[in-house]
Amino acid sequence: MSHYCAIRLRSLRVGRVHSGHVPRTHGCRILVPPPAPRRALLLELHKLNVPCALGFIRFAPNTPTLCGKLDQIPIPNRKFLYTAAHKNPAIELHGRPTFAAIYRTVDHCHDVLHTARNGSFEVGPTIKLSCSYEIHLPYGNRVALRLQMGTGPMDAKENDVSNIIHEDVQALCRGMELSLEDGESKWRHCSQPGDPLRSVQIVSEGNSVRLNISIAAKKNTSAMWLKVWWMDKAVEDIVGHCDYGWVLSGDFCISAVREAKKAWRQAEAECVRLGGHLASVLNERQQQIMDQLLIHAPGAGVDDVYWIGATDAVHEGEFRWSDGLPFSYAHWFPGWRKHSGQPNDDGTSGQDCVEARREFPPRPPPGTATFMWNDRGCREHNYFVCEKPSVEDPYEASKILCNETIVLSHSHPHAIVSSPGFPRPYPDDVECVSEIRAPLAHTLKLHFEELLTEHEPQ
Ligand SMILES: [Ca+2]
Ligand SMILES: [Ca+2]
Repeated sequence: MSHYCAIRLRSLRVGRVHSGHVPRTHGCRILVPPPAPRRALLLELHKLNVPCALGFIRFAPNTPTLCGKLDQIPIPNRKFLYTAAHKNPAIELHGRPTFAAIYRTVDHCHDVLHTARNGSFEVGPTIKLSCSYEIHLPYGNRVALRLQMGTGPMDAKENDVSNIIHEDVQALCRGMELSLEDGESKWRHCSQPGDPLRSVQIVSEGNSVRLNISIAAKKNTSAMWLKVWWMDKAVEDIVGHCDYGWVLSGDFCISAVREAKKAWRQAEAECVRLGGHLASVLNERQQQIMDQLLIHAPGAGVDDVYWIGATDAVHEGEFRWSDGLPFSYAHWFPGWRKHSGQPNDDGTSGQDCVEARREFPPRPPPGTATFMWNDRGCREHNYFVCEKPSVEDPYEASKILCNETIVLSHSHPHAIVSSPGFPRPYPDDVECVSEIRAPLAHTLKLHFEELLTEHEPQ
């Protein structure tokens, strides 16, 4: 990619950069001064205007390109932290975006997000530092934390959280102040120089915790130190026997896939690769489980949009699930004043795939507490929700009711037949008969969407 200009940001504690600083060329690279060791440079965009067809701004390779107007950009994407780990840090400009940003140097541990299943980090030893960490695990997992802090020799017994961390907010802390936010609960602890080394274990209520650490000690000799270890602790009622990152919903485990946004068909292919399909939502309970999964997903934003498995691509207006289960429940967006309800494809606008979303502009955030459905063009790129059969629900032939009679008519000319428990394989030793009846003088056309035969012994 060629750039027509390169300018360098001044190395300041706090600075401002905007489009007026940039030559009127089609593209530009703004070189960011590399932060000092153990420091970082936080850049926050507070003005943007460029039609997406004409240009964009990007903070680093492999990060989202930002275009349109600022309020269309998710808040987390409006800022970027350049650390010493970034090679040749630079802001890329394409076209001629109108923008303004503020940058300032912060501690290297500013606003760190950890989403790994387990891990550890250390803060200090130092006499001055301000850090914040968020540990965010997939919904259905608590965060089991062990904190070790202080400077002196180790206390004999492991301390219980109740006598160490409390909500005493009056006292000024001359040492290391640790505050821990766990949903609605907030705890605070102050380690003073000379305190014994303490070890505290905490299991969170929700699937994320936030730790704010502020060190303000007086002398080098009283440098404060903290080490944190964490691991997941599954909530069995929510995850059942599903794999890590998946939660139980009906006969399936479901998971939010947020690694990359994909078109509906590619999303379905990815879910097939993971062992299932895009998720079907068969009743209100499953909708509620999906809402919880998505609202509490690590990195979730109010403007997140997910593909689910419904499509009417085969027959306009006749929605079906990619897993073949009956389409008997729906959670369409009901419409607001001057904003039409869904589905709103008139048969010509090509909205044949179903997405779930909390925001229906122009109503401003915070968005609804439930992900309502909207039909949309299948080539749009969204996150998606996959399902796969839950391992804890072994398929029992005795439970199967697979004989069915389907009567087609002029008002119901199409029907879907699937093997019992689809997408699982047929259970052993069952015989299923599906009888399909059509009105007189009509023929039946069978269209196989998926046909798998059992593996034959070699
Ligand atoms: Ca449609
Ligand atoms: Ca629509």
